[in-house]
Amino acid sequence: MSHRKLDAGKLVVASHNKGKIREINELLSPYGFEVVSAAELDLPEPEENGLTFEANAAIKACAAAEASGLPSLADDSGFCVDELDGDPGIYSARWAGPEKDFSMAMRTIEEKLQTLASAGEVSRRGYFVAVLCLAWPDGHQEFFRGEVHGDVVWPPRGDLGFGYDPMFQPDGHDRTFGEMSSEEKHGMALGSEPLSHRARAFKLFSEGCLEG
Ligand code: ITT
Repeated sequence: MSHRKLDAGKLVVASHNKGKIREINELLSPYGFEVVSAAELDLPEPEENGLTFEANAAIKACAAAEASGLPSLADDSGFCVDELDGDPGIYSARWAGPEKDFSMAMRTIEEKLQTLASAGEVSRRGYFVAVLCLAWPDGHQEFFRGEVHGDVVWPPRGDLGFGYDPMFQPDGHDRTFGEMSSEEKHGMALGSEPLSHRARAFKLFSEGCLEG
């Protein structure tokens, strides 16, 4: 599939989430864009009323591209727990409430798993999803999706990262995302494969829109 290439210049990161903006800036750093976030531009946060990660990523990217007149990259992401039918999923930010209390959100997940466990065996499998949408002011959009699967751990471990990182241990690792530096979480050391959902989506984005 051919993708529209993104020319060097200004790029808006259509997010107000500090942890995400930091990670996207790190992933973009080799490419020499002049990156500015929607938060820095003081752009309004659109209502994320889509029913999929793709729909919400498009809402954010298109709103920023329209308001700024610049190509804009949005990330809609979330933590999905198998035994909770994929919740919190697209509602991951909402489960933390207006105070953005992720200790509470992680506890809510654990309590639901404990309740199910009292009635029988439960799976503690889960995964992160990130969908990147790159939108241009003329309305053109490109989408890239990344996932990383692993175990939902309790108690949470580590205070690096953000959001649900302390309760997720990716397959093949004995530390949670909360215990990993962002370099480890991206898995982008020289020659290695990307690890996090965001780094996996980003690899597809860079192959599709940035290289060649
Ligand atoms: P923007 O929409 O402004 O980007 P947001 O926090 O509202 O910020 P989302 O709607 O995509 O973003 O919500 C995703 C939530 O899922 C986010 O708030 C995190 O708590 C969680 N999440 C996403 N990626 C994560 C990661 O890499 N590590 C931990 N938690 C993550």
